[in-house]
Amino acid sequence: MNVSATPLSAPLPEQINAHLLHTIGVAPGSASPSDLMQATAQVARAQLSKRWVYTQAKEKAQKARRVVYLSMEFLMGRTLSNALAALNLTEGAAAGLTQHAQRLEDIAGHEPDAALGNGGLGRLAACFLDSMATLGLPSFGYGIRYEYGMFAQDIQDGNQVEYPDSWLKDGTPWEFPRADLTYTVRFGGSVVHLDGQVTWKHDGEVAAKAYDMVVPGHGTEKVSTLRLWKAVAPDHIDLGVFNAGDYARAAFAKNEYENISWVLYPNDSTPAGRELRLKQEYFFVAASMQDLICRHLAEHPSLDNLAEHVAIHLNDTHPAIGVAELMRILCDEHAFDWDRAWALCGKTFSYTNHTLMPEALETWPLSLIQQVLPRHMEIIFRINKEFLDMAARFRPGDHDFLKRLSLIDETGERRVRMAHLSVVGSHQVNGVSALHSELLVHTIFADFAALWPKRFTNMTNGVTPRRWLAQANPGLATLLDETLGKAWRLDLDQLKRLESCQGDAAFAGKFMAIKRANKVRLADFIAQVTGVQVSPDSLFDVQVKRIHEYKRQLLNVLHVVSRYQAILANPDAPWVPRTVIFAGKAASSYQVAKSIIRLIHDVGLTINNDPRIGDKLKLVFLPNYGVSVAEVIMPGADLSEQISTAGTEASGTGNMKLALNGALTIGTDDGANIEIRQQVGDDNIFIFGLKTPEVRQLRLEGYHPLQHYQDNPELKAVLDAIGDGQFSPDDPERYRALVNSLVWGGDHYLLLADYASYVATQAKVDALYSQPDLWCQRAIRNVAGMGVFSSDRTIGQYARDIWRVAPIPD
Ligand code: 26Q
Repeated sequence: MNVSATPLSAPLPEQINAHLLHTIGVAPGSASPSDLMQATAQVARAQLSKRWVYTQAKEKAQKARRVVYLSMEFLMGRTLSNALAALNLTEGAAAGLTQHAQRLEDIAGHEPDAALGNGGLGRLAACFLDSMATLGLPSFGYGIRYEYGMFAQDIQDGNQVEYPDSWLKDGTPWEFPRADLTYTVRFGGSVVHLDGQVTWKHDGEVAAKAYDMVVPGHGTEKVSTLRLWKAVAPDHIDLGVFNAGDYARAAFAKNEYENISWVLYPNDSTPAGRELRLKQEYFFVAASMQDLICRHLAEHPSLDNLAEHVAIHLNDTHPAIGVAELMRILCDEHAFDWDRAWALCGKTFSYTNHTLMPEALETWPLSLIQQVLPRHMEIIFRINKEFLDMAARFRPGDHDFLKRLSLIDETGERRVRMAHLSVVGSHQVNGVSALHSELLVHTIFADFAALWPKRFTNMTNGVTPRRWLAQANPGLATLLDETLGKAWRLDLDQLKRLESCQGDAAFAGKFMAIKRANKVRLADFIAQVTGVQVSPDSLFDVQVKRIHEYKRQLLNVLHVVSRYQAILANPDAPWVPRTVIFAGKAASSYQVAKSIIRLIHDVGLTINNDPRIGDKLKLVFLPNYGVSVAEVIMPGADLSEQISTAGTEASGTGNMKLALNGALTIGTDDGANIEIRQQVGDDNIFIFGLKTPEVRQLRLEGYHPLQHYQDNPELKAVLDAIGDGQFSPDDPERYRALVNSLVWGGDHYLLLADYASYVATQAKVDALYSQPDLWCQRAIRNVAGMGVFSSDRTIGQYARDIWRVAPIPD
């Protein structure tokens, strides 16, 4: 028997065994868990392949209008369980693996995460692909096939240590290399203008090779494609040197090219203004544009109707150079005149902004763009000139207005503002929550909104219920199936019907038992990776996200220390036992964030080993936060910490995943927390702290953190304990600077201003948790309100209002 003789309809156990024998090359009887993972993946892969061919044929036959989603990041996580579920193969695969005395979930655990992203933005892209496939939208995601994804985080003596993420070291069963799809991407050199003809005399080039990942839809045969580009030295590279026998130099030159897709930049907000990053951005954009144009010209005679057949979306400004690239292709290669090309461009692109923080906005030195992409620099100048001429007619004589709008920042070293290029080049620009979108048009894009009020809109983020509920929380999923039927997977608004279950004691009992089981699983995981024993009967208080000052993990720590001191001062009070759980990575060069990680460990060591405290308080940090770790944490959380300074977190999506799994939120009036509050009701969420206008007002008036330190003895005791080295006796000065930056250094994110309100609200959390029935009702109410946070809703809105794409009929 060989694989091809094993039909896709053969029983799963038989298919798995056939792949063990013929694809993996082991005797079924002696297969390791990793072999079994590979073989099971191969079974799914064969089906995915079939679906991909079917979907492409359909889309081609119908000349469908398509979405192209350009993103530097796709945080996909593991694929096996999701693929099996989408293909309806879960039960069969589980049965197949039973024959090898293995459980599917253990086998699935042998797959490494595809961590081709930093955090929220990258995971959003992955949820969006899931929804695009599920809604049957003709869609392509384009990105980079990084050899190394987000670094793996280890903790040594409380410090973050980074290791390379070699996710491809054993190969991946999920990619389809497309050897025939290779494009050349050029860099550098100069531009020659002769008789109206423009020639880019480049001085370097690299080949982009396509690798596809097939993204299955749920409840449909349709799939979406994630096409990732790998940089490869062009065939003719340095042959001269090679022929002269200098093999080492030829190899070096080869590396120079191939390093473009080598590694993901691990910064999630402060842009790393490196030449290699700019090359990465242009590399994947240029390859993707060539590919989409090639596909367009295979179906249509010219590019005249490109805008009718493709909607190109920019996931943040990272692919913004695409605007200039499309202009270059149209004008220089397809003889479009400028105005016609510009009109087409504007109809084709749309752009999502993910941050308001000025330091996180991407800009590039003119000199660097000039050097790496000389033709694009000219095009950007021309775009800017035409744009500013128009703006000057709109507000004659207002030079400040023009300066603020310009694509070029002229203060200091001249830089290109990629957000401005994105806004000018797109027909729609959206924020990612109602508040964020509102702030966009009143802050960083206010001048653009004056020009083009209708260009700006909101698309509140969402998450896929398949991964974040059905897969991550099988216990709750089963209860929902029994209570609501199975339709919630594709229609999350069904969760609303849970409202009528709130008073149902039998339902509540099952709901609580499921949460308890998930907490036991999480407690086991905590013990396994940290060695700390925590009680599943304690309140699991969870803050999991990238470590950032604006997200205020430090405020959470201040609360933990204040609680520690209060327990010591009053050991016999009826304390509600709590386990505070942190996880998240710090950008490798972000010293303050690393110091916060260390502080969490130091405080944890002290508290967890203080015999006077016991189960009343525990503090743990789970290393290497990523998609798979999140899948264990989300279902086991009671309390979700979403405590960013109001006006700083664009949306958040962890907030949605946690509430969907029955956690209550303690949070500020920020990002999507506001919309979560609207969905669950004020009584079912703990909102505290200054609101966005109050933050602005306070900063305007002059904020004096020292005042809070002096006026609040409890806060003073907390800051003194940390600053004086109570948690770092081996190095008492370790946290002096961190504490001083709050008390004396301006406390930019207003931790001290929100401290009292935060601690008071935490007391309300305790009070509610000590009434388990009430808590449970509110947790159920949270799940019931999460329907709108399905990424299916989000993608439905993008498709209708921005992309104007529709599913093709089966
Ligand atoms: C830019 C230039 C150079 C190097 C790196 C970067 C870079 C990389 C990643 C800049 C930003 C990011 C990621 C940003 C991000 O994840 N933002 C989050 O997006 C989520 C999805 O919309 C929101 O929910 C979060 O609020 C937002 O912080």
